[in-house]
Amino acid sequence: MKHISILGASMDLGQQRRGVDMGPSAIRYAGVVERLQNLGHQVTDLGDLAPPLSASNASESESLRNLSQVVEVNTRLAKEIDDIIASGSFPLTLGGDHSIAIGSVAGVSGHYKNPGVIWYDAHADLNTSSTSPSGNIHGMPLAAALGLGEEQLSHIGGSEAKLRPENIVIFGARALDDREKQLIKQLGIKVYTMHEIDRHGMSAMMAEAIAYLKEKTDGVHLSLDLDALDPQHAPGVGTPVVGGLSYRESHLAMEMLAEAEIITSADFVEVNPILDEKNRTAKAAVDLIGSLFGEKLC
Ligand code: NNH
Ligand code: MN
Ligand code: MN
Ligand code: MN
Repeated sequence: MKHISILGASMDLGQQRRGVDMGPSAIRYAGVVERLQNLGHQVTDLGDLAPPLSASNASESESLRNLSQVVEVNTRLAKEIDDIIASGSFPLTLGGDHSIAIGSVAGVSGHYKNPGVIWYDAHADLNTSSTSPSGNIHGMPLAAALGLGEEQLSHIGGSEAKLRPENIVIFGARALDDREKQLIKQLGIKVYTMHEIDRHGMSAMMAEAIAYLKEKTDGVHLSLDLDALDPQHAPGVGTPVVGGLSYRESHLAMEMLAEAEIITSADFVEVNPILDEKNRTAKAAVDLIGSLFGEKLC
């Protein structure tokens, strides 16, 4: 039994399709609290962080869209996550676009000597303002956690880097920008692209990722972007990419993580109910959360 604190981060300013700020509501509506309680966990729903005021006006920077709002929300989120862990509870953050992982990773990192992360995503989110093709900050959170790019982002929760490159595993990647590929090579970040997963299977690749992180880290944050799943299984995301992980593969991944008992915090992000079909993506998120917290089929 765990004590789990759910926190909604209703942010949609890290990218340009409105509606992903309603992700936390959609995931609650799909029954996340009840699901976890039925597994025997003690759950506190802390509600949503107060959202940012509004999108920037025309003077905003096109290489860092809505920077001030993203910084402001993530600064508050980092503090909340820090407090949740200090109270002995497991922080489960519901997004919101993936820019909120800047705050959640920052809030987690001070609690471990060697924090690690599984970045379950079609993308690597390793851009900075100088490499980003879009200026969308949801494509930058992993770079910020490494201490790269704009300091207003990378210094949230402290000026030190929040993650070491060798403690990062990217899982499900299939849409990497050229500069992200370069950075991955340069820093030696471990990446399981769809190629490796197709070739060797989820079971073998996740087992390898778990063993890798187990040896290096003393706490692992799971940052799960629903666009890691194939759009057939998770249509309600802002940047769908075909050729993704299936619903079953993702379940197996979560079940293996539950069994390995390595995950110490998590976020589930990028659920956009406006783009969804009958809340399927939020339901998939809740199903995966169930598996991550120990649900068994029999
Ligand atoms: N790499 C692109 C960018 O930086 C797309 C990022 N989109 C995401 N990331 N959904 O997970 O703009
Ligand atoms: Mn992402
Ligand atoms: Mn993504
Ligand atoms: Mn710095």
